[in-house]
Amino acid sequence: MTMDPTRFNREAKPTWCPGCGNFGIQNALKKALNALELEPHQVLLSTGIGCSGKISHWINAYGFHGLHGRSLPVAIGMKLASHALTVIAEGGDGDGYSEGMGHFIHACRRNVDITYLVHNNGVFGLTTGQVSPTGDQGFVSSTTPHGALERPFHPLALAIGAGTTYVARGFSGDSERLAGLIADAVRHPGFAVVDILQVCVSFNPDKSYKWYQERVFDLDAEGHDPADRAAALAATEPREDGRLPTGLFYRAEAPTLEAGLPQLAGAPLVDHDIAAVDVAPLMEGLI
Ligand SMILES: Cc1ncc(C[n+]2csc(CCOP(=O)(O)OP(=O)(O)O)c2C)c(N)n1
Repeated sequence: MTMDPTRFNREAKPTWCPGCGNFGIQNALKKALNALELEPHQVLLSTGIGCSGKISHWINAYGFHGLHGRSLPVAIGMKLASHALTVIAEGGDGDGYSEGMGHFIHACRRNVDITYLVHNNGVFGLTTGQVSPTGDQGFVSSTTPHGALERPFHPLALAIGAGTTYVARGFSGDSERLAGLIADAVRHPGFAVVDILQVCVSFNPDKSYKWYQERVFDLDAEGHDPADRAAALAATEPREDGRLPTGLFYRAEAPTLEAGLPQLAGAPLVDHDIAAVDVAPLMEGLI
């Protein structure tokens, strides 16, 4: 059966700035969902607040655009309630690595079978340009007029350290390669993080498409072994020549959280018949 490759399109047009890296990420996500032969009703997006989080408005699938920094706990709840669905959490670096940081670390160690896509542009875009936790030291923004004093952290080093079983990085300017990484991440049975180097033409314009194109390369080209955890952590270290590795950093096998929940062994929770469940004894025990 040939599937219609436009089935994830919506009529509404994105309001992102012309040239925004989110367009490349949106294309990559649609390509990945198409390659996975999923139908819109099988996909659920949980997105955070920010320009990036609006992606759930413009992809034809189930979507929930919730509170700032909370895309992950919502996505985990969705997956546990209806684990037959493909659940993807998505948002910006401000949403996930600033406001949502606590949720991020716990999602890394929990290993629920969801995918997390972070549109990492080093800046809070929607609120018109405040430095984020991945913004460079010295970055001049509306909150750091004399240059950011704090050093950025590397989200992928943190993800590997906290127990994530699939860790990759893509680039918004290479949607073909990014689509491959996203599809691979969705196929991975466990928590999969894809940090995406995203161009923000309006509030981080120095890091243009050209700037990234001169620096990004694929770890594959260096013969990197994603099963080697120490090598994966080493690959997250900043390079003296300023080059930026992309591709698959780390992949490991580990039981998902769902596998340890006997309640999910049969039908998804949403399909359980609860009409005959008597909660009275439980309520009495609590009073
Ligand atoms: C609880 C809360 N705090 C702050 C805000 C204001 N706010 C909206 S979006 C945003 C940051 C968005 O940055 P990022 O996640 O990097 O997304 P981008 O817009 O760059 O895609 C902030 C701080 C909010 N909406 N809610």
